[in-house]
Amino acid sequence: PKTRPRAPAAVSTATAAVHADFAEDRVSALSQVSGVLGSQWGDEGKGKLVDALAPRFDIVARCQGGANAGHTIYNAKGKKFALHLVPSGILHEGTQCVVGNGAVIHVPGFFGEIDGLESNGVCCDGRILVSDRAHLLFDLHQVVDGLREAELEDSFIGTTKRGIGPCYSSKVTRNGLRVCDLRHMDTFGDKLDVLFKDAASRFQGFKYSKSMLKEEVERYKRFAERLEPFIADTVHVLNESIQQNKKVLVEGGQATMLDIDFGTYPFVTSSSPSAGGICTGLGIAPRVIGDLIGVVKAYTSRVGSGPFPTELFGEEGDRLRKAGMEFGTTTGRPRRCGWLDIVALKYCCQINGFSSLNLTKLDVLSGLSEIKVGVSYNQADGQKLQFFPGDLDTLEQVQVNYEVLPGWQSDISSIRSYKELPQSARRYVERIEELVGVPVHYIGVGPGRDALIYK
Ligand code: 2SA
Ligand code: GDP
Ligand code: MG
Repeated sequence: PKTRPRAPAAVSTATAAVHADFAEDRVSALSQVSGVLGSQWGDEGKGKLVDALAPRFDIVARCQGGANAGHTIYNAKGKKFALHLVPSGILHEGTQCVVGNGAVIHVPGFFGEIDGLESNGVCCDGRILVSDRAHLLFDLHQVVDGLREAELEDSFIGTTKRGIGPCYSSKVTRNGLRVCDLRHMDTFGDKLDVLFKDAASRFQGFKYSKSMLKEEVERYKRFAERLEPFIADTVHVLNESIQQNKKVLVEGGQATMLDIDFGTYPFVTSSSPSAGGICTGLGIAPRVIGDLIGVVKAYTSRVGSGPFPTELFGEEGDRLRKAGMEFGTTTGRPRRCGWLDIVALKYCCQINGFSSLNLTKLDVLSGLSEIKVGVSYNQADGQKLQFFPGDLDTLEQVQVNYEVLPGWQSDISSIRSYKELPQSARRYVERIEELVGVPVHYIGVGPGRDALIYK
């Protein structure tokens, strides 16, 4: 790899005007209910696209996950915001934000996020609705997350330790508490006691006493009052809004390769970040969902354990991590980096039926003499694999076959029109389109809100 690029490309005013018109058309053409979903192992830059598209939507809704997500966005002045549970439409005053029934809510964390936004001049008042059906994630779930990871020793998942798995476990075990339970504080303590006892009977290291329960109930009494104005029947709100022709943008957290069903199980999150999660996590019908945009980094990153066939180690991996500033938005953990994996991407396109892709962080590849793309897998016996395998033993042993494409040397971060990209960069984009059979409509060339090329 060569050193970082030089000479930013000049952008003419006339080109910028044409670009603005085209961008407007591109975004206006999106269906009434559209979605932005991760198509690798997360951190593809979903938040940035949602923030860029949000002004053209009435509602931005999160359907799964919780504060494990970290979505980094920048306002018009270049101020950075790291969002976790609050949808990435929040910086646009006219956009209503919804946290759907499929998400898990750590109430103190949610208020912490809101306080952070408010203190940075973002008004959240009356702008965020939280589903009454969403499950409550308690501190005890976070403690259990840590204990579970410790118990796994070397085979730990590498979770964010935000309590996500334990909270979804409570939900599926059917002893979880939901947001609507905050309206029944008379029975809240008894229900919470079941969760505490469950954790204490499972983990020796879990400290529990009646006074802890009492304190937690008192704390939640105060939270219940503060949360009340946010609570809504979001299934009703969303369906009514759709009836009234309002536009809804769904923001996925994590990504399909971390999906509880389709991801590299057990090294996955505990929700459904793929298309199916939109229906179950918001209560809207499949037939109302139109465009789904798959967000894909121009290379691959993964945080946490689990197989990663195109992973780069040593200097090459370090170069991508450094140039792409690949560190967890929630935990600050260094992300593992590698080449783009077309086999995994095609699998994600198949599962989600993406109508288009947003290729992000193309600027990070500038300065490389050549760029590799993983195009197929061979099994240990040398046979070509026809599909992305479900069995991790198979996946861990695959040999990746790469195609090598020429790189480009100039800085592309100030380019805003597709045709001004260096020829090799366009070739890279078009080869990806050919390989996966889905058009790339958006190209990210920097973290800022405007660093987006509409193709
Ligand atoms: P969890 O906490 O139970 O959901 O962890 C299970 C796996 O899911 C991965 N995971 C993520 N991967 C990428 N980004 C995520 N969000 C943060 C970010 C991560 C961070 O935006 O950077 O800050 O570390 C995210 N959330 C969950 C996780 O790494 C496990 O592999
Ligand atoms: P998300 O979880 O998918 O929303 O992604 P994260 O915010 O966790 O991680 C993506 C990181 O890449 C953030 O720091 C973004 O600011 C940054 N980013 C997004 N798009 C681009 C891009 O096109 N180029 C560069 N250089 N950075 C980007
Ligand atoms: Mg992220």
